[in-house]
Amino acid sequence: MPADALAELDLDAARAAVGAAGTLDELEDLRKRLVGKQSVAARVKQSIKDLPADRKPVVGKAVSEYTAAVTTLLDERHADLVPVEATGTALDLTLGGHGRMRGHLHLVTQCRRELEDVFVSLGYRVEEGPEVEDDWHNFEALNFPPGHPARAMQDTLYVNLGEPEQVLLRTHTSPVQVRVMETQKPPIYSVMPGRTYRNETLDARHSPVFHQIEGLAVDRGITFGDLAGTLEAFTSAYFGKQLQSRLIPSFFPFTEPSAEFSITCVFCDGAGCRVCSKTGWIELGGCGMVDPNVFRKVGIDPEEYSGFAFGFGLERMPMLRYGVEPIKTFFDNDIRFLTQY
Ligand code: 2NL
Repeated sequence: MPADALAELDLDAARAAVGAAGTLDELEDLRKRLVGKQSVAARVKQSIKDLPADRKPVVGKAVSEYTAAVTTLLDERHADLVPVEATGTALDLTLGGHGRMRGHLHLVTQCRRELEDVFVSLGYRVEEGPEVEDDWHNFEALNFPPGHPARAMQDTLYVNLGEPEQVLLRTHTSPVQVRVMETQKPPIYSVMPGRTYRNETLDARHSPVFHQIEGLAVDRGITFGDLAGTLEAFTSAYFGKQLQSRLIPSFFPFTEPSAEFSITCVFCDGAGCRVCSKTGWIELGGCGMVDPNVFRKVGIDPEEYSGFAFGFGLERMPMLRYGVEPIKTFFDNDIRFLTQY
């Protein structure tokens, strides 16, 4: 066998021939010619036993590689030709076709789930409650006095059911905390995310439907320091970097003392920029120590237990993380916005 016998195994020529085969019959003829018993490949293989010892492995390897490659080409062409023979025409897949976009969770839902994961990792439970509430759970148990402005029609959406102004769409997620305290014994470590409603017209900065997440910790010896540490822990986990919290005295009927809480600006790390109005701080929500009056209303002894609570608007978190503005954007359902997240 001459040394250049390998030159007869021309893979490029085989590829061209396979590509040119237009029917399954032509292809089977070609299979015989290229890799069948009478083929060049078979002849080269036959000759190996007569070769000098040092040529045997080289030629053996070349033939088996060639045979494998040609067989793959033949099999692929076979798969192409089967539908052509079945239908009489090749399927033209280059035109038309309507791709279907894959759906995904709304940005607010993604944020809610991420925050739930953060709190679960801190040992909290996730609790839910009804969106249609009664006056007692939404206001009375939370220490709102009878004439409080939040109870007025211009702020609260009342449901036309039962006694006037007794059934309403919850204005915050706090009634879920009331229900948890009514039915569970301390220690309680829970977060309550969900939809809330206010009597407001949709505009750039207001929405009649929005989302809140509130947290509640009730145990022996809970302090204001635990509150500050918890706020820092979950905001740092959500924004992915170490943040500081700042608490400024404020007032809520259900906490005493009460505070507004801010975090170091996530854009400038506290240096001062346009987003934080050069203050270095971004206000997130309110918090405080649960008022003893609230504990008494739900049957928890304020002499034995103390607790902290906090609440903030859920939309605010992705607004800060992604620079989404205004809040209306979340509820327009513009597909160009939704598909970005
Ligand atoms: C805010 C302020 C807050 C709470 C929510 C709470 C609930 C119970 C008792 C005591 Cl049952 N407090 N929740 C406390 C302080 C502030 O939310 O600005 N939310 C958007």
